[in-house]
Amino acid sequence: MNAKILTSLAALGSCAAMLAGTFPVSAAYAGPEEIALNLRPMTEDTQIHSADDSRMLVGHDAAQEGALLHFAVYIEADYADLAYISMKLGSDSEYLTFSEEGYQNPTLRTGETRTYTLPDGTSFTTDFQPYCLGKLNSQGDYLPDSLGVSATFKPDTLSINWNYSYSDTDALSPQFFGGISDYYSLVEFNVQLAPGTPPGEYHLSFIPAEPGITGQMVQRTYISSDDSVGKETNLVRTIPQMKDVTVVVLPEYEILDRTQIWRMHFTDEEGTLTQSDFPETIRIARPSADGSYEMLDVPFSSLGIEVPGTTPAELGKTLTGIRTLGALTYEGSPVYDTDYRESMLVQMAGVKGDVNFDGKCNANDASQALFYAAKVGAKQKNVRLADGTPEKETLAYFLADVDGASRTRGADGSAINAKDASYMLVYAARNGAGLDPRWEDIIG
Ligand SMILES: [Ca+2]
Ligand SMILES: [Ca+2]
Repeated sequence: MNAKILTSLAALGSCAAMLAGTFPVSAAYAGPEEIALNLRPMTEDTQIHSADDSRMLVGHDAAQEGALLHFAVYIEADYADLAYISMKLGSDSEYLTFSEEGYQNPTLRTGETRTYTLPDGTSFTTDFQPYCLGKLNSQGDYLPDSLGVSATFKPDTLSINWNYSYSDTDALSPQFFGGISDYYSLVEFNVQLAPGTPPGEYHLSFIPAEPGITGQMVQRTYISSDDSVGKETNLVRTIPQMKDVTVVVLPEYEILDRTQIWRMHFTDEEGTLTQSDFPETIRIARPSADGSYEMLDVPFSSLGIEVPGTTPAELGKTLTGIRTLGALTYEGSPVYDTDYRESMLVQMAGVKGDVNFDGKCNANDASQALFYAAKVGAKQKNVRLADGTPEKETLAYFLADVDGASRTRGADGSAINAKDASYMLVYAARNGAGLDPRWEDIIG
């Protein structure tokens, strides 16, 4: 049978279904709002996927050893009137490679017979692995009902093409197997996580089809369906919604609140930085692959950092006023921050009231603080004082909040507001008049 006859058979079947009132007049998927391909993590012993299905968490030990991660592609759609599904998936990291190991083509027999029960209570026995586009015929036999599924594995891409075919007219139905489109997966496969993969986020994504130079779609991810029920076959190509997945490789130790490992000074402070400037204990977390954290309060002295005797004045002379003292380690393992960067102990110093880091406090700083306060008051999002790193933003906040000196960007309840700006203006005016102002006299 050629493809045209096969699809015409399907059109006849769709027509019968339409007459029975169970099927839309036009069965073509017209746009991505109607149909989605959904890449989801599947549970295995080496890792547990979180309740949030778009992420797979991999624990530290599994990442050290390397793990075979199991994924499935599901369809979210209203009806199984699909003619062709082309999928191309890509990995954004050499640490994640598509693996042919364990791949099971759903149209081939597995050799292992099992019994399954559908949501309506129907039971059947088969040595196929049931999938969303399979069918039961009137004898109750499970049939894959596809001309074929082909998969091409490359380390950084996986191409899968599913072809429509109804091999048995008994099985003809616009319903997905099990009645729900994502009751069964469309296809399942493995991805190899390389041994020693560092903590971080890695992505597996569908690569969408694009119009080529000849007007034909460049074959990546699209679906086609039949838009003229009972008439000539007319396949409509649609780029569906594509729901990707993030693989999160967890560190062994993580610091959840970075502010506690930052030390901030004003450049006119006396003395040198010593270990006593830091809290005696630091809270670090040990994340697990089920999404929970074990909290550990560890002595600062166990974090592997030598605190050198730099004075705030010396530090203040550097361009940014920010100095990295070293990376935190605990029991020989690096401690990571919440962005999966190795966590650093940072010392920072600046001139009080100098929001723009030019070494002096004047009207420019006051207006910058005022703008910031106004934007925050207007509930604007992602308002920033300084362009750059979180460290620099935190230092800018500390310098701008002249009456509160918040070291936590206001999380301690102290805020930047119009009062701070007016203190800055007074300070600048007295300084301009050569009065050698002191902040304690201005703030009172
Ligand atoms: Ca300034
Ligand atoms: Ca303030």
